[in-house]
Amino acid sequence: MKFNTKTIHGGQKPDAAYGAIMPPIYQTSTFAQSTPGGHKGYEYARSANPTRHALEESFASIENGKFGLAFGSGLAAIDAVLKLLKPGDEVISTSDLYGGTYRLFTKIYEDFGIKFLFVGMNNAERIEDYITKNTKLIWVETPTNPMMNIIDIVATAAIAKRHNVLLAVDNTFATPYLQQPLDLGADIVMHSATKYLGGHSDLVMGALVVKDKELADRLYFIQNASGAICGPQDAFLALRGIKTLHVRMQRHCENGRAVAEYLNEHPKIENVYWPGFKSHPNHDIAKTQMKDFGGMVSFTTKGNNYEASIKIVENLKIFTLAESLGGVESLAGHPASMTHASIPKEEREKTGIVDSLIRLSVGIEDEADLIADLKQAIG
Ligand code: P1T
Repeated sequence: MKFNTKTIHGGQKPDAAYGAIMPPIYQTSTFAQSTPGGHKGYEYARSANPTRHALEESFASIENGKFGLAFGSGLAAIDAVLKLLKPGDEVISTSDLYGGTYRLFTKIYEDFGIKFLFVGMNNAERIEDYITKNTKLIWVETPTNPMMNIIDIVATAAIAKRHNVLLAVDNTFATPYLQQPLDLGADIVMHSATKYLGGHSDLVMGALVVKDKELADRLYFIQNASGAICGPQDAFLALRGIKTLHVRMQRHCENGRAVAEYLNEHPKIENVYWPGFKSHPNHDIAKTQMKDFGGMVSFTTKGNNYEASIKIVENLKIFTLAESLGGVESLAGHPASMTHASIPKEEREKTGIVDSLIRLSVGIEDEADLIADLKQAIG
């Protein structure tokens, strides 16, 4: 089955009871048993729920994995991966990543004795310099949030394999429409399904997908034991969202390109971060591992002018100033004060998250309206 077909049919079959084409929302906490252990595959909804199961099969299918797991948020999914580790273990992570992930690593798991190294991964070969006998996990976001750095998944996977270390890729920005990390050698693919997979800014959810049965069993054990599952209503909404992922992503990419090119020519704009530019440091890798360049674009104003940037986000009318990304509607964010405020200023600025940085999640509205909105807002 090819990707566009998988978004609609992958892992899905009509409901056994009445043939409903969409999985019913099984809004129940428990399932009747005829005798202890005598049930139809479901006993308690934390452990498994048919609506969530249908979604987990869809996640596995679109990421070319074998096993999918759905969580109550992206961070809950990351939390489950970190629970594979033990005190004394080390994690090598990208230095530029979602602020909430950084906060989970440094404010929760460091206290449990896990060590995190934040490393610029533009040259993947450098990752090897940081591997020790305690390294158990490499955590990669590509494209990174919000600087749009691209990390070579194939090269990173080769290093991980050589040292028997797990490689997890946060595929939230790219989605499996653009990039399928498991096919490139990653062990775990993670999503904030809140974003493009859901696609309509109406749910908060996380996903993990793996190929290996033993790893899936360990993650399933953690999911059930820790309990950070999503509810059946949200599972239904995510399933509905995924059915149009390919058409939405195609338009996100077209509009993202138009916005990036417009900003790049604008005299009041300094830097534009988008992997589709030939001048992007890892444009060639992006071209190899991604089908297109996505709908996320970040930029700074001339002279790193904080006040000018704040005016722009206040002036925007079609782009809404809000956290999050990946919905059909265009959003603008100010990472330094919003999504990445939990990263100390010195750390943030080392990776380029300066005070004038604006991040756009370019939606699927008419391109001309989006450009006109930016034009009036920038002035
Ligand atoms: O918000 P949640 O569903 O828990 O997902 C966390 C997360 C993980 N990984 C990436 C790359 C993310 O972007 C996020 C959430 N990000 C935002 C809310 C944001 O506006 O960047």
